[in-house]
Amino acid sequence: MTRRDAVKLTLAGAAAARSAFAFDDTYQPDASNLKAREWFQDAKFGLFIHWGVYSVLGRGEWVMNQEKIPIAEYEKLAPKFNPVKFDAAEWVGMAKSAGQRYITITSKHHDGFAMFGSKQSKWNIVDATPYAKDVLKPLSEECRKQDVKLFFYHSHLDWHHADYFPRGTTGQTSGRPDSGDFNRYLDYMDAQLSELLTGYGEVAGIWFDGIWDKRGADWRLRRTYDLIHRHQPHALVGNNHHLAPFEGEDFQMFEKDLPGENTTGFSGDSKIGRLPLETCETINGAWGYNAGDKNLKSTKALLRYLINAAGRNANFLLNIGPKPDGTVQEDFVTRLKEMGAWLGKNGESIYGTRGGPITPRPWGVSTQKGSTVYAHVLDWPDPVLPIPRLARKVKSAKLLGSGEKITITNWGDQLLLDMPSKERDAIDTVVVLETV
Ligand code: FHN
Repeated sequence: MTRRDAVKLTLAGAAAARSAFAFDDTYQPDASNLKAREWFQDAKFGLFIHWGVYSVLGRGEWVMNQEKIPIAEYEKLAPKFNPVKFDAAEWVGMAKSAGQRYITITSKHHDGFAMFGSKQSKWNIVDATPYAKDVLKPLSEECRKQDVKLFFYHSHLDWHHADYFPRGTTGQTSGRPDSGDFNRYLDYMDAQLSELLTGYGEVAGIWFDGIWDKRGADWRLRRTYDLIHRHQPHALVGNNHHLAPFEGEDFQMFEKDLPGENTTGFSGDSKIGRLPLETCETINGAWGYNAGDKNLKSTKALLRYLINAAGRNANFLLNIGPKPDGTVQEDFVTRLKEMGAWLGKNGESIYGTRGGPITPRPWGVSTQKGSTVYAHVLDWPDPVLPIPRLARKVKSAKLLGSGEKITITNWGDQLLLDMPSKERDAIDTVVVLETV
């Protein structure tokens, strides 16, 4: 079964399980949390990092399940994981120069391996690898130094822990006993989260994934969310359950789809709610390091994803899967640098904006900040572009960058924008509309 099939298969089950979560309406985010939500929406662009012992094999983060590797065999990867070239300052610097304002890194993925010095189990980077050092510590320190916020991705699903029982649709071939205490597993997970929320300074949020694995289970979500908010009230909780948000969550996420789209089949039940939005995507097809996947998206395609997300009021979390030695493949680094260069020139139309008054169109999207509206023209087949007349009067229009004035003509309930063809940009022609 492929990862995608596993997720799809369980979506219906997860929806059915919704009632089992026993949600009430008592979650009151405090002022720091509401402020963090604003910061998050202003930040717009983050770096997703999928890193773990699976990178040793270089066949993605699902390799244990896909290749039916039993725990005893899989554990042999840990002694081979020695990321001596890992440099936290370099990683954070790379994110910064890409224009990314936060990092979301796997503290634990589905293989259960903790990338930090957890005291809850020896299955962690300090106790099980020759590297013997916590990578999240220096990363958190560097993030603070370089003013980048840090989120932890934490998998609910666990293919390694004996108490993850009854098992879900995945992790059937890991060779665990056919018994276990699921509540004890959840206690273990909460204890690991407490370690992350007390030992790494300010944590911007927790990014959950994996409850789609077990239909109808009581995941004690609200209890876990409350624990997080007790430790760090501002921390933003998001859960990649592919459903509408639950009580206690602070942002809503989408995977490989813009909000409102469902090309993956994951997002059919993800009705867009009122929380801040985020969508994540890979540079090639893999989350964890996949040496054989050379199917790279272009910088232009990735920038357009960012622009399309911003126009739909959503952040973009762009993934890299570092190598087992701690370096990041050159193809990825180049793209990140190029994105940063574009944002250096056009960032005012992205950062601090919200989805604009012109809903997504075949030609592009809009963003807005105060009385300024940015029309992001991605495909402009005609010298004249009709846009809907805005609720506020447009007093001027110019190109972002060159500042060249754009002539606007009123035409019925539309405004016609006229622009010389030589000024069009291959990635995004940004027209700045000042309104009164
Ligand atoms: O199974 C995971 C996958 O490995 C990866 O972490 C992505 C990131 O959004 N989420 C899951 C599937 O929905």
